[in-house]
Order: sequence, then C-alpha cells, then structure tokens
Amino acid sequence: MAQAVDTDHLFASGHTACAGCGQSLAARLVLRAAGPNIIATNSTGCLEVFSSNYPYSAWRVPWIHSLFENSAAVASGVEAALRISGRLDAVRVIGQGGDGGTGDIGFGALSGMFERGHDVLFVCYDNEAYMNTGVQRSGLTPFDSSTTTSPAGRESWGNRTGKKSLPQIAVAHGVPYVATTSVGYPFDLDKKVKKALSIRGPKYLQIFVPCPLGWRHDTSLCTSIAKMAVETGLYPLLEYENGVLTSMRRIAEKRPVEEYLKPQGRYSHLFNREGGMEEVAKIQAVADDNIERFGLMDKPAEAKKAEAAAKVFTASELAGFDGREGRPAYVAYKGRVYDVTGSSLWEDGDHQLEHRAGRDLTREMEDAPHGEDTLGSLLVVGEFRA
Ligand SMILES: Cc1ncc(C[n+]2csc(CCOP(=O)(O)OP(=O)(O)O)c2C)c(N)n1
Ligand code: SF4
Repeated sequence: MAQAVDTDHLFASGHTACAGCGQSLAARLVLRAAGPNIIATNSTGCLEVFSSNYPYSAWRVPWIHSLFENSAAVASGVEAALRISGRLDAVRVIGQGGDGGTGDIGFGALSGMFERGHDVLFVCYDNEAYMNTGVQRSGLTPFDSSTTTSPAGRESWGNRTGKKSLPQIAVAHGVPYVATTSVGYPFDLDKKVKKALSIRGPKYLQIFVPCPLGWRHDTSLCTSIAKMAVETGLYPLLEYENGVLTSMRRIAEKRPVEEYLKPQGRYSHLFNREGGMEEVAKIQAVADDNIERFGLMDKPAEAKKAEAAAKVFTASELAGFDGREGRPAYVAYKGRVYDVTGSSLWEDGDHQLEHRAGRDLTREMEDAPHGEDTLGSLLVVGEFRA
C-alpha cells in the first residue's frame, strides 16, 4: 500500500527564519499545495539561508540552491532534463527567489526561461527589498519605503521610485499563467499554486510576504499586514490567463492606506515629519489607481446590506443553488447564508455539494490556518430558516 504523504510538513519546522516571517509561511503553503513530486530551485536569499543551515535542511523535496542570479536558469535545466527523459508528467519544477533575485539580478535568467517556454512555475517571494543582506532596496520596493539604500532623512522621503510591475512584464512575455497572491490569503495561494502546476509552459506567481525585520513591524502582524495591503488596494490579487485578466480579489470595504502604513517602521517618517501627509496622499493615489484599473471594488456596503435584508431562504431553495449552470452558490451557516459563488473555495468542484450533503463547508473556512478571515470576506445575502 502506498504510504500517505504528510504534505503539511514538506517544508519542515526547525529552520531559522525570524519570528513572524511571511516568507517561511508562504514556502510551507507552496509545498503543501504542490505536493511531494516536485524539484525546487532557490536563489540565494533569506529563504535559502534560513532553510538550509548545514548540515540541516527544511526541504523534504529535492531542492537545489543556485546562485543569486540564476534560479530560473537552473530550473530551466532541470525541466529540460525531465522533459527529455520523459518524466515531466510525474515531476513538476518550481523555481524560487526573492524579489531581488527574481526581478533585478535574476531577471535575465527569468526572461530567458519565459521566452524559451520552459514548463516551470517560478515563485517570487516578494518582501519588497533585499532582506538577507540587510534591507537594501530592490526594483520591487514601493514608493517612500525607507531601506538602507533608500533611507528616509532630511532630504528624502525614502524610495523614490514606484514598484516595478513584474507580473505585467511576465504577461508581456506571453506567459500563459501569471498571478499575484499573498500569505494573508492561504486559500487563494493554495488555489493558484495548484492551478499553475496544472498548466503547461512557464508560469509566474508573485507572493506578498511581510518581513517584520525589514519592514519593522510587530512579529504578530504578518498576516494582518498582508491583508491590509490587499484591502487598501496597494497589492491587488490578480490572475492573468493567456494575457487576459481573468480574476481579481474584490475589496468589500476599502481601508485607507494610513492603516497599512502606520504599523510599519519603514514608513514611520511619513507620520512624524511635516509634509508627511502629502506623501501619504501620493501612496493613497497609487492604491486608488489600482482599484480603478483592476476593478477591485466590491458592491458598496449599503447595497449589500439592502440585499441581505431582502431575502429569506428555505432549505429547499438552498438545495437548488449549487454554483453550476449559471446558478449561484450559497452556504448556510449558523442561521445565516453566504454567497460563495465568486469565492475561490467554491471554484473547486469538490466543494459544490457540501452544504447539501450536510458537511459544513464554513467550518473549514473558520479553521483556515493563520487567521484567514474568509467568512468576513463573503457576502451575506440572507437569513436561513429551516
Ligand atoms: C552576485 C551576487 N551578488 C550579491 C550577492 C549577495 N546577496 C545574497 S542574498 C542577497 C539579497 C537577496 O534579496 P532577495 O532576492 O530580495 O531575497 P530576500 O533575502 O529578501 O528574501 C544579496 C544581495 C550574491 N550572493 N551574489
Ligand atoms: S529578514 Fe525578513 S525575510 Fe528574512 S527571515 Fe527575517 S523576516 Fe524573513
């Protein structure tokens, strides 16, 4: 009998990441979604360093440390070897790097991997700076963030440039699947890794991973800061398939960027100097532009409340709503009903009949790891009366 594989711990504990590191959590979620039949490459950076202190390793899958600049090239070579030996169906290839390794120094290798069409999922762990060597700015460091090479001071508000849009650059290469996700939304991350690995050709996934050391925030705030980045519009969660924007995570209630910036020391200069609020307004404009450009806003809260008040469902009505053939899908839970039609959880066919079968789908949501507030992001549409 085949031995069951504990996919939860393919990225094992005992590594030396800082407390509250978003990248270590994201790596574990990536492996959990990918399963054991992968070969992973890893550029030099925090993930590589904290997971492979000789003679130990946190990786329970074949894993290769490349140079800082060539994770995508090494992944391309692994893929080519699997392809010519006829094993690419059984083993999938994942290239990995930080935002510096991916978008700056390793960008040529990544571009070549895209251009040649290698069947590799490249995962960029985006902590918005070169953390492993002491928090230097990268091309993905956002506007006004203070790093050791873009320090805020009398003459400066921090990083002068906006964030380089690597996803758009990947789309421009004709990459069939490009997505952004966040360690604050583990189900979204899980779904996108699985989907990417089911697609042939190059794939690019960029994961937002807070770094308490470099961003100077409390170690307990990793996932809440990750959520706020999405809820402000600063870090949209998107999917592009064959160049077309096919999904975006909607914002139920827009939060002002100040709420996201204030807990982070890298932005503290914006709140203790005259003129800082003008800079905050520029960051707000970046968020508002994302919301507009990608259509991120959900229905206004008032419209949702009116909708919720309008409808009372019976059990037999609910049975007819199963998310198929254009019918919406609803979940009843503790006397309330949730519209899950647009939910990433619901897109997986296995979930479609769970409320009818009596299995409480929402229990799974409540138990979501790492504090994901899935219920809060669902639209309440009515009361359930049995
Ligand atoms: C050619 C080369 N230049 C510089 C370095 C030093 N170096 C190692 S890791 C690193 C930063 C990694 O940053 P990033 O890719 O963003 O990953 P993070 O550590 O932030 O996760 C640098 C500059 C190196 N190893 N090789
Ligand atoms: S410096 Fe940042 S990215 Fe590196 S291990 Fe610490 S928290 Fe994680």
